[in-house]
Amino acid sequence: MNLEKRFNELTEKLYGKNIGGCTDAQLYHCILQLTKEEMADKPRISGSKKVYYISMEFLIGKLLSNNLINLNLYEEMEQILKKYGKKLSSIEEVEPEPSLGNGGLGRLAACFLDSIATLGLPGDGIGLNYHYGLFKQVFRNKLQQAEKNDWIQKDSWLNKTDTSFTVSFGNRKVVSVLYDIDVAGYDNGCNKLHLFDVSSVDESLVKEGIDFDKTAIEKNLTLFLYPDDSDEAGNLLRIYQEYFMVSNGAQLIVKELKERGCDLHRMNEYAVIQINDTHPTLVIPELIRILTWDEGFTIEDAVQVVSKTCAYTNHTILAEALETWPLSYIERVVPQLVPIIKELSARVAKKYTDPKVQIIDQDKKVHMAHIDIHYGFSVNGVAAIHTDILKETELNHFYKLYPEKFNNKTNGITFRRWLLSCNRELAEFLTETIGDGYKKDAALLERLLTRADDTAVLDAIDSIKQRKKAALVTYLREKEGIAVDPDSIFDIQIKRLHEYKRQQMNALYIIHKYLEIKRGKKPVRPVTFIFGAKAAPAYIIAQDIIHLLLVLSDIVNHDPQVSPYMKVVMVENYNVSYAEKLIPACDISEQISLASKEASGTGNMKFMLNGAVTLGTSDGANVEIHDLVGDDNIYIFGEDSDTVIAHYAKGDYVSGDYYKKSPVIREAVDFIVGPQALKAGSKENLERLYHELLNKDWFMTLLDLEDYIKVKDQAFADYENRAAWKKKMLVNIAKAGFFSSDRTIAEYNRDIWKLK
Ligand code: 26Q
Repeated sequence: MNLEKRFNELTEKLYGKNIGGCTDAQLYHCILQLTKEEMADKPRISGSKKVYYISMEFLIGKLLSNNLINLNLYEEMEQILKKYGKKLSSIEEVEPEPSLGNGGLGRLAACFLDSIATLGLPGDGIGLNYHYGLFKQVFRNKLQQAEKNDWIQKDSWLNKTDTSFTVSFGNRKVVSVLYDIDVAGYDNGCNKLHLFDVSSVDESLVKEGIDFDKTAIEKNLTLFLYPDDSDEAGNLLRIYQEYFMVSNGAQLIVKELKERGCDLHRMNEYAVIQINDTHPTLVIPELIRILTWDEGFTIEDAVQVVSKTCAYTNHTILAEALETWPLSYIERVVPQLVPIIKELSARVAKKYTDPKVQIIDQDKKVHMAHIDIHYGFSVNGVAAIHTDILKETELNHFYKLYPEKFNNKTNGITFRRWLLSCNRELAEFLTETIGDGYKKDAALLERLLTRADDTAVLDAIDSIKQRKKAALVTYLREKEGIAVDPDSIFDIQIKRLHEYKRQQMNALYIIHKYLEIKRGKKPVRPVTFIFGAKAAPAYIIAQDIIHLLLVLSDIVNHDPQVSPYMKVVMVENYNVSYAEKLIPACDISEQISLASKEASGTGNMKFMLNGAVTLGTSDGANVEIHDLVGDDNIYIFGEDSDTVIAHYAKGDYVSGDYYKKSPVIREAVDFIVGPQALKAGSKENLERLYHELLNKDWFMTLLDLEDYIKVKDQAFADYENRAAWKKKMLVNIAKAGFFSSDRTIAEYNRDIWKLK
């Protein structure tokens, strides 16, 4: 039956009205149902070997547009709605965003599921169904407050299944329920995202903000996307969550293998488990436990086959982010795994004496990454420079033991969401100009290069950018109550708040510019500095940086001498949906992490694809962007990773020296505790940040500040050479094909999964 007819029948049945008579919310629920039916009718992707992507986070974002695009129904739906005077874009606003991830790692998992299905590979995600996603951020008194963020409504993308497992925490047993979300490939069949939950979760546990009683496990296992690790109760709950996920995951995998009649002794021929950072590491001992306890394996056989089935991806080189758990915690949560972990550790100790590669260290702490590396067959980093640093520095001891396990898989993003959906205007223009082959084969975007000197093409790209900027201006006026000049340069930094990402360096630049304008040095063109960032609730300095940004926004935007030339916007509750509005409107993409610290970054790829020019350090995937676009189409500044690593090794970076040496740095840093800032903000927060920068500055903000100012000023100046800038935009779009997650997944499959 045709879609319009089905749609009208559904609106009549549910609301007694035709499409035209329904509200956007009613239409959303009908389209949700119709789309789910379409997905249920798609063939399930199958094959003799399947990948399980296991992750504590799947930052899927809203799904309506994406699913319609992948089902090739978007245009038809848009037309139907138009006939009745309705707009798909406003209906999309009704959808709650599932924020089931913190940032890059979670969003990557979501992009990967899209690409796995699009390439027609059999592969499911395994994760948790958090009732509240990453906290909702609100600003009060120029400080971040965290509020609960629910997303599950009566009708949602979740399909309840009758799959259920028992998970034992020592003597306590918890019974799971499994919800599935269909993952439709672009013009292909479906895979699934399996999200485990417990029916006993009690949402009423949440009182003020995001605080809750962390001791009643059955009631809160899947209540929240895991909270920060600042207190012991929080830590314990996180191990509970991790074990709950992996035990369910392992049971599901074994069940599916048995249903397919596979010989578990040859499990690795039928399944591969990709472990997304160390968070799901316990899947290794859990599988070994199941095979030995329930399936009659010898420990030797179980260890062998599990080691051939599991592969590990590392997403960080920050030492503090590498998970180590006191063995006593694991003993309290899952005592049944302790003998297995001890056995795995003993086998390592017998073979290797180096204390750096042990699983249980002298302080009785369990190093999760070490389990993955010894008992997995593949270890990959997420960008070329990141993998090199792992091999040469952070994991060098392991690289020497197992050089054959190490490989690089540079991250990617799904072009369905980050181009076709968020920037339809650009996607349509590309189709007119180079054909629609790029939708399936992103490398074909390079065809655009043949038009690099065609002014009609360059002007069209620029006018799309202008339209997206105008749309963002409208949105910011409504959402943030801020008037922004659409002709200003849009300079955007959106990512989690972390000192290594150096939002504080961007803030110091803004102070510098502000003071210059006050002294009469007016910029040729106004600039709008836009930020979006959530800080972990327990991360004090990150809260202080948010405070500084809000203080600057107040000072700058309300200063009549300055505000015609610059504006500072800190958007509230930055999330995937906000990113989809900001990225297409960006001129300059800020990727300014301290070299060696950002494993890859994926926002950098999204911006490039949408015609923004990167201002960045030689870090993460910026290095590969630089190699692809060449010196003329990117702005690189700051010390390189070798220099930074050498500073850490020698311990010779002293931020105070940079402060003393440079009057420019001094006046910017001093402004943080100057009378204007103290009048607009809180003394406690600002002074703490000031002292941090002056006396500690672990992520070397002041090291790169002067070069940052110089190169950023150059980028703003170059923007005035409009013809040259448009060409930079074009080259960035044309070279973005490499960063399609379809390419990344094809490489995972070629080198690691080998699915048939
Ligand atoms: C660990 C222990 C306790 C509590 C929380 C955590 C935790 C949670 C989330 C540790 C790390 C994360 C997320 C990490 C992350 O998003 N990493 C990013 O991964 C991206 C995808 O590979 C990269 O592009 C980014 O460079 C990297 O920072």
